Amino acid sequence: MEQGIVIKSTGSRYRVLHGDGKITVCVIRGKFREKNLRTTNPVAVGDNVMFEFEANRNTGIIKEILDRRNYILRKATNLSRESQIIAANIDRLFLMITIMLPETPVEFIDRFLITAEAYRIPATIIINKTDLYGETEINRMEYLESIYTRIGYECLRLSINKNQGIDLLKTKMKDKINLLAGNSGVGKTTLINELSPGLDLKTEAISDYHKQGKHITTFPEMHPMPFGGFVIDSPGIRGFGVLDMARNEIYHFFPEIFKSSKECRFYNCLHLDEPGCAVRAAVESGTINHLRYRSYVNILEDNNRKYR
Ligand SMILES: Nc1nc2c(ncn2[C@@H]2O[C@H](COP(=O)(O)OP(=O)(O)OP(=O)(O)O)[C@@H](O)[C@H]2O)c(=O)[nH]1
Ligand SMILES: [Mg+2]
Ligand SMILES: [Zn+2]
Repeated sequence: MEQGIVIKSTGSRYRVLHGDGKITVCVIRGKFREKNLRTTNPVAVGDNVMFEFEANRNTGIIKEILDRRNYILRKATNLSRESQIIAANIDRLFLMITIMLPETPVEFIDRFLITAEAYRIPATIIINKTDLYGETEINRMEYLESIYTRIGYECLRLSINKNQGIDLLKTKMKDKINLLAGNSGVGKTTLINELSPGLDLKTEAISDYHKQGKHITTFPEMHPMPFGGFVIDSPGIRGFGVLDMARNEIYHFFPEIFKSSKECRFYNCLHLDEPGCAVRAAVESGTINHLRYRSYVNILEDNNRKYR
């Protein structure tokens, strides 16, 4: 048996990296699938697996998945109750955002961050395309940096076009499994091409009219980095999010709201309009940022709609 790590999964075939940089295409057996009823893909990128070569020694059969340190799920489709594992054994989530072309909404950032919190994966925010920013965008960037660094998320500025911030990012990603996420068009694939110039992955100019990207990347793929470690380019973001998060659990994943909630009068306070709510008081005094609070309320309401 050989041990390897899955770098690409396309449903039924898996590319497994092993030994000194060899890649073997592997399949799994029917029986193996039955053990994992709740996900559409029993094996995901980032999984450490044991496999056996087939007689031809060109392809392999996965026999075992080694224990996962963590994983991120998304809904397989909008309607289905089944979920898909996006990736496993992730060391850090890098959330790439931009202030313009496109503008990443705060609520979008927060949906990602609570996902990372729920799966206990540390998160870093990358603010890309700084070369495009004028005074207004710089003010906005500094504002967002102040919100998120105060809560404990590191923010890194990046301009891939001007090669600013790349080296620092390399040192942070080195020898780790890094999941790169962000709304379409922010520059995720461009960054991976920059980090590993041999790859030449497909990117696309975002359309001027919609100021939106087009979701070019479709399968999660883990790219080995020449400086050590891996970066996973996560595909279009739809459906990425916390599954089945309980109503009274959501605020646990906003670290600053969770902290204030300990002072609320009622133990089951949802921080909406309950008397003696310390969270609302903190929003009014400015200790908790009002945009963060708004994200919380919107996510809570959304969740109500979905699970009613
Ligand atoms: N000005 C500027 N443009 C950039 C920068 N980084 C990326 N872009 C451009 O942004 C556009 C979108 O980049 P992609 O890398 O395809 O975006 P993506 O995040 O992978 O998008 P999806 O695959 O759709 O999720 C491309 O035209 C890039 O050239 C940057 O630092 N500055
Ligand atoms: Mg892409
Ligand atoms: Zn409260």
